[in-house]
Amino acid sequence: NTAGKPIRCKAAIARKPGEPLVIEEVIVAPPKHGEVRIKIICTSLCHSDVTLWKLKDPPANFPTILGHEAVGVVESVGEGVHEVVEGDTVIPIFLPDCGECIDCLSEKSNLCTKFPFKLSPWMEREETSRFTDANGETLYHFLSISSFSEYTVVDIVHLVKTDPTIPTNRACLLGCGISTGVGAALKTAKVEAGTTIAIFGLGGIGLAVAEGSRLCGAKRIIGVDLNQDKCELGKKFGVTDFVNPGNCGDKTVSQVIIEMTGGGADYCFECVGMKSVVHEAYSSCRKGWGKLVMLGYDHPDTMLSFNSFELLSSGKSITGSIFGGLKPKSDIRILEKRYMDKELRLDEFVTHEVDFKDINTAFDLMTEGKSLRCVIWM
Ligand code: CXF
Ligand code: ZN
Repeated sequence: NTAGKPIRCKAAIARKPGEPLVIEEVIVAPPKHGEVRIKIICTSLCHSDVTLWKLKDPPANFPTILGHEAVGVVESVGEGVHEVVEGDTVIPIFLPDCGECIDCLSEKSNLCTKFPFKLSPWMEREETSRFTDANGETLYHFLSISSFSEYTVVDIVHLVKTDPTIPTNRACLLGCGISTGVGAALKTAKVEAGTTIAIFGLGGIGLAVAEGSRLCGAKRIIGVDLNQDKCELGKKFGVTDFVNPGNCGDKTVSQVIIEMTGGGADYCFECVGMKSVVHEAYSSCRKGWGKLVMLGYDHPDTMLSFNSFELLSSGKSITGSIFGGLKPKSDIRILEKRYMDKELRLDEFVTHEVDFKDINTAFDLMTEGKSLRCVIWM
């Protein structure tokens, strides 16, 4: 029995920005009040892992243990934890859900007030780490999860119990990107049947938006990507039309979309995290009611600017969507059920699977645009 004792295990450490991860022995301290130590079964790579791994300045912190899409099994619980017990299968979620604050109790919000979402390199309740390396050096946490380790410690507000019968290499996808894309269509935009959607960036999130829009009965789903291979790939996810910004001649993407749709799309989703793409997506929205949903994670210093009169007189709206507007503790199980009922597709997103020792391959595949989701087996 390991409860109450430090655990020595292997973790993939990101020592310096952009440098390959190194698998080393780490010591994982026991969980404190409100915390849970879990054994990771498998984890998948999300683009935010790559973005923050490449970043030289805060919010990135090194050395750190990245990873935040995973499935694990509870090894032990800290004081005050009653929601899960040893042996439970769980999905960690980067977005806190305390279940008792005004936001967590509201159907309208997924932004916990008691534990506001922040890009912190520490545990949720105190600025400390549960990880040290073999030399006793402190390692930073990442997005409150750090799943690229055989064991990790996660606050209970970041854990969701999962149906143990769902294959773990599918359930892990629900931890971030795929849920975010599907949720953005279902909950943030509330896409209606018969509408036209434009998705900017057909990576895992963008294609998950397509999947969510398909579930909502969208009639036309326009995919926009510079990578021509995404045209064929998009079709498998219900993308009906494809626009490659490199093939638009002297027209902008928004001009092309406005022509194709006779005025613009009902819903536009930005899934890249680039200022210029945000503006094109905004311009592609139908005047009067078009809605832009922002999902891409840009450099934290980026500012956007919109002409005041243009925005005022457009009738359009712009909204951000974190975790697709989903409430972790209640909405994950709804997606799980829809997967088990063969409505929501997850299998198609898993393009690659690798052993933990080959974790850097997952980074290469993602950087080269070759993978949607690469599952990493511990
Ligand atoms: C993202 C959400 C936006 C901020 C960075 C982290 N979450 C997960 O990928
Ligand atoms: Zn993510």
